[in-house]
Amino acid sequence: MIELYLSEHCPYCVKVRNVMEEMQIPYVLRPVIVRSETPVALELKGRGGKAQVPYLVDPDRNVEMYESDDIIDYVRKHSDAL
Ligand SMILES: N[C@@H](CCC(=O)N[C@@H](CS)C(=O)NCC(=O)O)C(=O)O
Repeated sequence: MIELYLSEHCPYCVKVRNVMEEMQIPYVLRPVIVRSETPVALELKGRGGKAQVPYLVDPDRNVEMYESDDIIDYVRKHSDAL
């Protein structure tokens, strides 16, 4: 199942979340407080190298990415198999 690192008040995250909801794609939410030292924020930086949300992890395809537009394109492209 897809994992998404998202922050509550981030407009780029809202855009991604809306598409996930519209398409009814299940995902694991990893809530991040950007610029914090919380375990999830540190995990995100350790994974992708940047403290930036949104961030997608697709463990089934070994794919990880930043950028809301790229995440939305990815989700639309693979929606049948997510
Ligand atoms: N171009 C990126 C922009 C993402 C972005 O700027 N996210 C903000 C939160 S809304 C962020 O993580 N900023 C990092 C920081 O503030 O240090 C996208 O579309 O995903």
